[in-house]
Amino acid sequence: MNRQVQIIGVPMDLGADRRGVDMGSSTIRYAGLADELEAAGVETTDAGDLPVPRAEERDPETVQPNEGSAKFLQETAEVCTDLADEVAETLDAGQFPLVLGGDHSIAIGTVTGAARDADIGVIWFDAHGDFNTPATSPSGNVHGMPLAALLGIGDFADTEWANAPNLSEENVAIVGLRRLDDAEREAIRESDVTAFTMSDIDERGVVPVVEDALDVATDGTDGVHVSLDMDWLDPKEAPGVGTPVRGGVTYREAHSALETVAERDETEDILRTLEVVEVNAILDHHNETAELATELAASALGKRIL
Ligand code: EXY
Ligand code: MN
Ligand code: MN
Ligand code: MN
Repeated sequence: MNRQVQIIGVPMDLGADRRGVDMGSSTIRYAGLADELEAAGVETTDAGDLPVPRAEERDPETVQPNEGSAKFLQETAEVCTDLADEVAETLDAGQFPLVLGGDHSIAIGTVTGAARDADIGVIWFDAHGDFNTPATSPSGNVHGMPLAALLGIGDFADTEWANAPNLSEENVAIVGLRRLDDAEREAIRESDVTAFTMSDIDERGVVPVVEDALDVATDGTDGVHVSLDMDWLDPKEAPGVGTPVRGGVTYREAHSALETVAERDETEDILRTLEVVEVNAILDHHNETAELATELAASALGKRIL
């Protein structure tokens, strides 16, 4: 596939408690993303990093009354609105947005931009559900809320910057779940989102599960957004993440999953946007999580051994 990829960095850490995830986009580039993609036959350009305010510039306790327990919600809205514009402009220019986080709150911007002029489906590779709202969040961290935000759940129903147009719960699949807060579990059960846990992957294998997730995300849509949270992998494979959970997918399962996406894309041209988030440079070992993020992006975009 002749795809022109535009890399967009978002050095965002306002949605997470752990500093270090703001360096994720730099470390993924440093790990050789552009060379890895060129070697896979994918042309790239780099839009650089979007501006993100520093956490130190504002006291996290000074939230607005209507922000519930979400920290930095106003700043997150501003960054995500910029990112949505950048993603939409990239698509309009005929390029493919590859967004590098940053924490997972940035998905609100990527997906609202991707959904501006198209009906989309979403595959969310993550240990977590990211289905909290300001009212249910135990931490106040927006990186635990982006999927609920995009679906307009709870307090997010009236937020134009977050509630994605042209995205239905029926077209969202979470893959690799293994850690949920009680309220998130309830909200996911009540929703029409399809959730595949690690037990599903254990029982059925990762490829059939990802095939099912692709069926969900492509059903009646114009394209698919893939959101890859690096804590989806087992912490042994991806130690550089802020919220590790044991029992994640292996190195080979992760590659198989993204190769399955690429195979479907090769025949049906389904992939619209891709993002890789939650790489934490301070917690990483010799940049290995960033290197893995680079490899997995290449697998998703069609890298072949033979
Ligand atoms: N569910 C927890 C919370 O809302 O605080 C933890 C969320 C971690 C989210 C990570 C990035 O996927
Ligand atoms: Mn996440
Ligand atoms: Mn996660
Ligand atoms: Mn909506």
